[in-house]
Amino acid sequence: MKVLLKAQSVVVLTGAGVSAESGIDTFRDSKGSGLWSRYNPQELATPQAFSADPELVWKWYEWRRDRARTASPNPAHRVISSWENRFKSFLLVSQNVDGLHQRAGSKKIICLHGSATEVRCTRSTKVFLKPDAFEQIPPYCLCGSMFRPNIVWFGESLPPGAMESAYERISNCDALVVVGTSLAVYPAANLVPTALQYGIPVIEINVEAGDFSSRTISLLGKAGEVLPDLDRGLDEH
Ligand code: BV8
Repeated sequence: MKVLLKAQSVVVLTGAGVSAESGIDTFRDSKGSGLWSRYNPQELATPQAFSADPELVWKWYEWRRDRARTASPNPAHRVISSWENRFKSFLLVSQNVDGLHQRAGSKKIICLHGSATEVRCTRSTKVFLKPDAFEQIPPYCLCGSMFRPNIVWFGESLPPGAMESAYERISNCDALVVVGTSLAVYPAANLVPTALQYGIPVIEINVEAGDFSSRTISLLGKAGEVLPDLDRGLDEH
């Protein structure tokens, strides 16, 4: 708490756990019902899977897009969005593609892995905002080429400049708050040891301890409960 009370500049890094209380399966703990939750994301979220079977990959994404579309932001998303006005300088860096941070009002956001509400023409690489369900799967661009999700798949580079901006902001912040991520995916996970190397306090909010928890201020609990508690504490001081 003290760290945040004094902080002028705060960066928040989120993963799938911040959306768990909105009913969105995380990657590791997906106990979801139905066909699609039995698929391993690492097998489907790859360019190889897409070129081998674009229809299967698109059906999986359309299922995930539908889950995200019908879900609502939870208190964790809302607190993070409100922190844009609480701190002098604030940045959200998210690994999530579900769009719930944006629907909760977050604007100062870097989406490291793209967005499930956007698609990209596989010929022109032009990006289109397509939040609604497609009638036809796989969907096609007007130019006749297939769309792909505008999402960073395993083995693909992150959006140009995304990590550089995140590193730059983290190296100058007063606190990094890490919410609902296993830190299993790189290069996003590198942001935490980078902050620790700079001697920046890292507050970790997760339902379980992780690899860096011995070096972070670890707050065990659900993001949708811990963040509102933390925010109320900041109000009371
Ligand atoms: C790349 C979009 C190279 C897809 C995603 C070392 C360095 C660099 C790369 C690598 C490396 N080692 C390996 C790699 C390759 C790979 C990688 O990291 N593999 C892992 C599996 C080892 N990385 C890549 O491929 C990246 N690209 O490196 O390119 C390159 C360089 C030059 C030229 C060409 C290529 C691209 C990675 C991006 C992949 N795309 N997402 C989609 O979503 O469909 S990653 C995807 O998985 C998510 O976006 C997310 O980032 C990740 C899962 O992580 P989490 O979000 O943390 O989710 P998880 O389920 O794991 O954990 C949930 C956590 O929440 C848990 O800790 C749980 O306890 C907690 N929790 C649960 N409930 C709650 C909660 N916490 C709080 N409250 C709750 N209620």
